[in-house]
Amino acid sequence: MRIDVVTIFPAYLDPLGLSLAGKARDKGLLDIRVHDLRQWAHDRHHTVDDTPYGGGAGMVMKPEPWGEALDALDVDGATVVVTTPSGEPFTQALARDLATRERLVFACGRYEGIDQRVLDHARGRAEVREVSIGDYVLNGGEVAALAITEAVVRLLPGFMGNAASLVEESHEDGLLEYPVYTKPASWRGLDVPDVLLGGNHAAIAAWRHDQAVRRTAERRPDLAHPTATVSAGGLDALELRLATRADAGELYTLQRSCWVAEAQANPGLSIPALLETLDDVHAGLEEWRTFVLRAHGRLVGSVRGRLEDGTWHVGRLMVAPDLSGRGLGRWLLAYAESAAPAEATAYALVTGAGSERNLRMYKKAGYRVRGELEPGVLRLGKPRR
Ligand code: JD8
Repeated sequence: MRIDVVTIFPAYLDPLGLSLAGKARDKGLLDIRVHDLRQWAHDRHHTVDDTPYGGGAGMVMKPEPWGEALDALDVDGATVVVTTPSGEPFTQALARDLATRERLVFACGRYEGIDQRVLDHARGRAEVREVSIGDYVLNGGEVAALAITEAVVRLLPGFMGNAASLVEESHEDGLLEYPVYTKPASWRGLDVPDVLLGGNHAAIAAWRHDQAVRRTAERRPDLAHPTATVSAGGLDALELRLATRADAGELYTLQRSCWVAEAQANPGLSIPALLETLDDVHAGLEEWRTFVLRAHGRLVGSVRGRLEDGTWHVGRLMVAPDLSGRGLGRWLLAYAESAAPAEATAYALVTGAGSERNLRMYKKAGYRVRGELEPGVLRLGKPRR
């Protein structure tokens, strides 16, 4: 792989000469070249910035030096990585993707950024990826180029002594690292967990996995509950994922709004969804596998399921009232059924006897009335095909 880095602070990239990239370079496995942008600014002061059109604070990087840099580096067909706080998030998946490229050209900006026309121009010649390493503001793109280069280079074949270790890493399998220990077994009164000293590899692997899952759930619920982007009810880019405690308030509010129609359809019926407290919703998240559906961040639907005696009970199926009638409920019901564990042999749910609309949807989905849970509340069920 060849990596070019264009910057007004070349020394910032000196660390690339150290450690991994340095060794790879020495082995000729990696060709890293750092270029000072000012060589393509031909006035006496090698000026690379100017005031922003439209006014505002700070300076903007001029297009001409960048244009000459792209020409000189012949970026046609390469992948130009522009590090910027407004870029796509840098992830292990993106690192794996960039590691497949022959050439990466990092454009490291400074000041308020690079004139947008440089990126628009580059897109006509090369793949351009605007990438951010995190939701905080740095003063320039060099640190990000360093981080991305390290994350990519270590994935290149033959770089890491022990490729197997790559597989086990954080973010590789969506889990954070488990805690690690080395000698001495006891230090300042703190002991290494016994399981690691016992030599039982299966137990060690189980303990490590459990630790990784716990850490991920505690520290990165967004990783523990990955989001799927789905289309349903004529709506695109919907985000579906397992609910976390952080969703409880919105769930409580949505269910309060969604069960008003059920109350109107079943006068006098005591409806748990309308009587539950926020604490009850939190408790429900512990007892049920609950999914939340969001449209551009807004909670628009939810459903949950749990296994009881081989039957997958579906509950709290809700769609924001302003979005009803689009088939989102049917979609969520089907999704909840698909989430049933292998040992589930049947599905069950309950609804108000007066909820004709719900009953029509459930019967269309194959459910049949199995009896009354209590006066005015019907039990429905169907076998799992
Ligand atoms: C490139 C100029 C500074 C940014 C005005 C401060 C990446 N995750 C990240 N945070 N910050 C950057 C980054 C910041 C940069 C440049 C990357 C070029 N700046 C600007 C906008 C606000 N100053 C980054 N990757």
